[in-house]
Amino acid sequence: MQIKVVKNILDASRRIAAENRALFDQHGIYVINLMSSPGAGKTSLVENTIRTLQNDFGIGVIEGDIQDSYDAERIGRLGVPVVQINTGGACHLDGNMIRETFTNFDFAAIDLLIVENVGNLVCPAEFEIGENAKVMLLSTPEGADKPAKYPLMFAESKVLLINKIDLAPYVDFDLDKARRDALAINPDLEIFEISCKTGTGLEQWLEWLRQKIASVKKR
Ligand SMILES: Nc1nc2c(ncn2[C@@H]2O[C@H](COP(=O)(O)OP(=O)(O)OP(=O)(O)O)[C@@H](O)[C@H]2O)c(=O)[nH]1
Ligand SMILES: [Mg+2]
Ligand SMILES: [Zn+2]
Repeated sequence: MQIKVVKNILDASRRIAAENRALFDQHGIYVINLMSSPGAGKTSLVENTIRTLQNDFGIGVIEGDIQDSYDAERIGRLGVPVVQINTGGACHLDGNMIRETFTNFDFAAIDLLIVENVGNLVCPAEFEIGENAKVMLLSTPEGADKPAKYPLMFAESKVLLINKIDLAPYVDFDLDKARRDALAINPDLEIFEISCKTGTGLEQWLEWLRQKIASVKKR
């Protein structure tokens, strides 16, 4: 009996994610689900991405945090529509939370929706929210052993951004090991080395994103 209940919840969660996805497709919106440990640089990446792309595309942002609205305030200063979800303890976002933000957006004006997940290297990877791609950041101070120790995030993502590359020499980050282990888990992973502080590598990431937005964009 208990097993059946759990299965129903998972089915409902998948169904809602599929409904979200259908709505995004209908509006020609490319959706990324951005995941990382706390403090790896998600909001910094969102800020950089908005600054460069906001003249060319309509961008919306959903910020997921257990508590508070610091990140949404940072994004709001850039003048794009943003909604803060406070999960009230839950350590990941799910499709239902995403759906509840929809009344706040004018989907006709949005080409790219960025969802910043709760900082957590484990369970955000287990949940679909209706995204086109999961994108994850690994920052160099976290260590090059993270792909091997937290494989699901790397398995589920289309893109791995190795952030804080400016700090790599100071924290003895073994770039070759991180790349090798990540690709062993997911050979299709696109890997970009970036710094949200110096701007290194961001052009390649933004070019990848421009192409993806164009591939779904409404005419
Ligand atoms: N040196 C350096 N610092 C960075 C870089 N990217 C982000 N930071 C700093 O790292 C800290 C955390 O960055 P955030 O962008 O807030 O990280 P986050 O992943 O959004 O954090 P949570 O939302 O709390 O999980 C800030 O002090 C940033 O200035 C980088 O490439 N290099
Ligand atoms: Mg953040
Ligand atoms: Zn969780």
